[in-house]
Formats: sequence, C-alpha cells, structure tokens
Amino acid sequence: MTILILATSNPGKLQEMQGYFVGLTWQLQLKPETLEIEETGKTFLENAALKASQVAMALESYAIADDSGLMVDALNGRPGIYSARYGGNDPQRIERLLKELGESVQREAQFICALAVAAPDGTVILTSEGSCSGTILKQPLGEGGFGYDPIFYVPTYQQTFAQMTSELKNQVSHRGRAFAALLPDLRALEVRV
Ligand code: ITT
Repeated sequence: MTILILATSNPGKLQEMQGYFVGLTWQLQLKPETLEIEETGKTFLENAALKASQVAMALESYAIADDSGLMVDALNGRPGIYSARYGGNDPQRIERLLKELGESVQREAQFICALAVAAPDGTVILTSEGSCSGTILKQPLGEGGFGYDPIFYVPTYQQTFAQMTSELKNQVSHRGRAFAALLPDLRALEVRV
C-alpha cells in the first residue's frame, strides 16, 4: 500500500475526498496543519498542481490536491480562484457574494474543481477537472456540505448542494465529476507503485 497525502486544510473538502477513495488501496494520510502552500497560480489547475507538488516534495510521498471555487456569471467569474479568500469564514463569504450580486436577475454560476496528483519528487503526474452549473439563491437553504453550498441551487435536482445527501452531491458536484474522471488513472497508478 502506497501513502497518498490529502493536501488540503479544508475539513469539508477532506471529508468529501476521503469518500472517493473507498475501494481503493491507497493509504490516505493527512497533510500536517503547519504545512501551508501559497496559492500563486492563475488557474484552478495551476493551484492544484502547486499544492500537490509542494506537499509531495515536503513529505516525500505521493500527494493529491484540490483547487476549487465558484464562478458567478454576473460577477465576471468572481470569486473564482479567490473563493476561499472572499471572507474569514463560510457565512462571511456567502454574505459578501450575496451583497455583490444584489437583486441581479442573472444568477447563473459554475462550481469548478481541479485535481492534481504529484509523485514524491514533486512531478505532477495526473490532473483532472470537473464542473457543475447552478444558480445563486438570494438566501441560504439547507444544512449540509460546506462553503457556498447553501446558496448553490441545482435546478435539475431542485435542491441546493447543502440540501443534497452527500451521495447525491458526490455524484453531481464539480468535485465528484473531477474524481470520476481521475479514478481510472488513480486505480492504474496504485497497482504500479
Ligand atoms: P485547501 O487549499 O487547503 O484545499 P481551501 O479552502 O483554501 O483549502 P481553495 O483554495 O481550493 O481551498 O478554495 C476553495 C473554496 O471554494 C473553499 O474554501 C469554499 O469556500 C469553496 N468551495 C469549493 N468547493 C466547494 C463545495 O463543494 N461546496 C461549497 N464551497 C466550495
């Protein structure tokens, strides 16, 4: 069994990421809290690669990182790669976004997730991306999930991410889709290393 470091400090992401590894033989380990990586990339993929690569090198293990965020059409794609930095905590981030969007009738948005896996020498060996389209509600709805989940409404399911069961969110979300795309490669890699 080969160690794979989950290179995230976000407990919500961590919980979801662990779920995708059920049935795989990777031995998952958490990134030490003290190891923080500066996200200087200009895209989700660049930031995911940066996090995976630096954590892998620091711990000399395989590492997987997620960079994700919410792109709101009427805000020209904001908060985008700055989604985590939009406020000090989840309620503050939601409040700022709702304030910026105001009464706008154009409320379409996309959640984006980029995943990157790096080898112990820091080389990025696998990447994938996933997205999910929805609309931004005027008020939070639902108790589950994390981050912007209570204001992200998916019309096909008539629920916000925060109202969905974790199974449904995992099926339809940006992260679920990025993991689905990565899974065959992760399986192939675990038998090689
Ligand atoms: P790590 O870099 O340590 O993984 P982070 O929270 O800083 O944690 P990002 O830079 O990728 O991660 O920021 C992503 C932000 O986008 C995250 O803090 C949430 O606010 C939001 N986000 C991402 N995925 C989400 C999801 O599935 N549901 C709700 N909000 C999400």
